[in-house]
Amino acid sequence: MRIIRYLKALSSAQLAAVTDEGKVYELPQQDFITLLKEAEAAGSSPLALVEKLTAGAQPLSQSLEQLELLVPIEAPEVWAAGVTYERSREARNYEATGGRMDASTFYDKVYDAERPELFFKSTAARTVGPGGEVQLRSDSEWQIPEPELALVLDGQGRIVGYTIGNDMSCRDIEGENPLYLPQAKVWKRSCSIGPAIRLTETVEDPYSLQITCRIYRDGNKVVEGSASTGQLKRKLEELTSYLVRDNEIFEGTVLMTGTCIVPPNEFTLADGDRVEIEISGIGTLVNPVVRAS
Ligand code: DO4
Ligand code: MG
Repeated sequence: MRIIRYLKALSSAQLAAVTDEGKVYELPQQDFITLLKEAEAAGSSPLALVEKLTAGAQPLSQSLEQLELLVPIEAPEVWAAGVTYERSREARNYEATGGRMDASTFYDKVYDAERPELFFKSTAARTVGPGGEVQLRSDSEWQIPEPELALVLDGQGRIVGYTIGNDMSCRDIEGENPLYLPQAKVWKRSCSIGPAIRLTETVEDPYSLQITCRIYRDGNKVVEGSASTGQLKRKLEELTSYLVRDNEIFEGTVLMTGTCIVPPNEFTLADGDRVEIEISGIGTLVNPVVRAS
């Protein structure tokens, strides 16, 4: 079962559930956060509540593909984990050493450390949804999308759903100095999530999800890469346990779990590119890329 938001007549956002058969059912709640709160108040899981609400209801006549999807959740905060895959460690070392790769770095240290790297990535206002434009920084010459499995959390930091995240990143800014990380990661429209939230109980094994990233330029596919969440160095609950530690977590917080796909080192995103990130069972997040205006 997946949860989406789409644009309905009169520019209003409509919450809906999508079954595995692709049937779409409108939900009465205003948004996913309200759904979480109502499930919590009723002492049920979000899935049990959705099943109760859709039992005997009529599905929409439109298919999922015919709907204009919106960001599935206006996440109050988006956090991200870093260097959780060997591929990310390798890419970060390349940036930090100017390609020399001859010395051990703090990226090696964090990959093996007990405490994971977690950083603040975005707010609802900086985050776009399916079809939304992600933006390039004007002061970076080396920018990439980071395709990541993203966790949707309730107010206690429990994983209530999975979505797709794009952690847009500037490799040159981070490579110049790790203290520049917030600038390499956070700017206007530097984060995308969607197209749907797959409810946790409907995912049999979150460590066997296939992630694929494709980048198109002038209609041609210029980058394609795939990986599995089975390559994740850490457990998902390990990441959430550090996020909630002595912290206040808001209902609907999103935690991205790190990238396992990095385009070739000579690649940088350009105005007009299109990024597609697909995760099995969740869907495909598509975003056009635009230069900062
Ligand atoms: O250490 C910097 C961030 C790395 C990151 O965002 C990732 O591994 O996905
Ligand atoms: Mg990342």
